[in-house]
Amino acid sequence: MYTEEMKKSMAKVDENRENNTSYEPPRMTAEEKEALLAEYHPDYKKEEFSVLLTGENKGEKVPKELAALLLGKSRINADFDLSSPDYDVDVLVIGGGGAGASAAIEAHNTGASVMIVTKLRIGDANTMMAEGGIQAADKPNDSPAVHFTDAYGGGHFAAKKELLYKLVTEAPEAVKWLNDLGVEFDKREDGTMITTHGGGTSRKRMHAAKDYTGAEIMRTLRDEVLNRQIPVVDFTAAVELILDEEGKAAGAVLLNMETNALLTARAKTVVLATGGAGRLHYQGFPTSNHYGATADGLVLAYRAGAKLLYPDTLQYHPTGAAYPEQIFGALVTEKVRSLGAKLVNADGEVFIHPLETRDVSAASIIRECTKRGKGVKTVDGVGVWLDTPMIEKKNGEGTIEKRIPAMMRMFGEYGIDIRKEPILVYPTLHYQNGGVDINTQCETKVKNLYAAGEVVGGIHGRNRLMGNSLLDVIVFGRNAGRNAGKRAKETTAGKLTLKHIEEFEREAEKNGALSDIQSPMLLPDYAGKNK
Ligand code: MEZ
Repeated sequence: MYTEEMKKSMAKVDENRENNTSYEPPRMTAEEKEALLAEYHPDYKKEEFSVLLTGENKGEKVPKELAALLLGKSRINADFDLSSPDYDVDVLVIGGGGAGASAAIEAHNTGASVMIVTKLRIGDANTMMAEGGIQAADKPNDSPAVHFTDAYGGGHFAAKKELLYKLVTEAPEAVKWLNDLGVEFDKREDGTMITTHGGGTSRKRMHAAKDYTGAEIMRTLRDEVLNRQIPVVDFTAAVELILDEEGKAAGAVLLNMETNALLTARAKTVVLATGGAGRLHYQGFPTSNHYGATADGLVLAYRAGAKLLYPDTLQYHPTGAAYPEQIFGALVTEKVRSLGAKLVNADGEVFIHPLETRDVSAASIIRECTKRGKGVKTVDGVGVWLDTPMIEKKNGEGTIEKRIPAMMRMFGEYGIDIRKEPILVYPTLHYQNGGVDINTQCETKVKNLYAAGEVVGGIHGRNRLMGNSLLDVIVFGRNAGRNAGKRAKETTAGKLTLKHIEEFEREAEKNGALSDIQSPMLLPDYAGKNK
């Protein structure tokens, strides 16, 4: 199945493996990193962004694909009848991933009536797809302060400090909470957690459940939601937020994805936990994301008057599968590099330290495949080698099967034994660094609207470290749910209205900015039905 060119290149990787395994490439200096990013990272391609002409981020740039959705037309008319709600709850959680489930559990603990709505099924979310681990500084040689320093530097010193502080200081308790709920973390015989490095970490603080950590966390959270009998309305998307006459969030208009019926949910508080945007395939990149990652929450929140922070920064995971084409773009966990695999070019040369931060690693792969011409041509693309057999050379036979069985299986399905052969990788769209701006209480600019998880921006600055996303869905999901539950006791929803949609569209039209597509997108349009 490999072409002759691929085979020749693979032979060079095999030939150099002995030396490459022991070779430690130097870390890049800050200046080298900045220059590399400016030339090769997709976030720096000016022509791929548009300036928003309406809304709270007026004058700021966002990816073109996102701008079209933010300034798109609503799926409903502003005169939609809200007079007899189909659901009436204290806390409405929109989204059934890790943040939504954590929020629902904590809101439930406050005694509030809670309901989750999700456009697919509970657990169909990016949380499920996270593989390599969750960070928490809970070992004696580590501390939240060191965790903060790693993440702040890795995010280009742009994180909102108070959010990052909350993330790292509440991390040990978040991992303990998951462990107590039943997450099967990898442990030693004495019960202590096995932890590894990730890109940009100066201590081993990645806690994992092999290489399906997100799936294991989501399994546990979903069980907890179901055991508590928190109502979950599946296959039902939020298509607009509802405000009351004072501008407070007071529910959502929902679309039953199976019958197309529109429904109304009234709530005293709303938690937005709708996840990311990988399925927008910014700049034509493949994605590691779940099918539902279409930026819906950003659209809903923006139209309701929320502000976005850093919506122009995306994360391209350095190692998406580049071959075979059936798994093009699928995540090859960073844990593969944590365990010792290095990135190697077509000539068998290691070209970057394996644990540089993701933005830097991704840019270095793009440089290798473009300017340096040292990429490996696949059938319809290009990639570089990730030399997985190095893992067993370094850690002993059996390590791959034990620590990264999902990777072994994913490639094994296509006849590739990653214990013996390197694999081809190329950056894949993985994470939305930016999103809705929140404070430490998870409040957005819209009163009674809380947000948590990937829909939020600013926690990680302009680049996120591995394992800090599974962490943020738990830390901020729990806080959002707890605070929304408490607030629901002190607030009442006035008369429901959708006036904000009409006003937003009028303003966008006046500015010549209204795009002619309907949003939120809800599902990617691979069949081109909406074109
Ligand atoms: O935090 C992530 O994005 C993650 C754990 C991904 C991975 O490489 O496994």
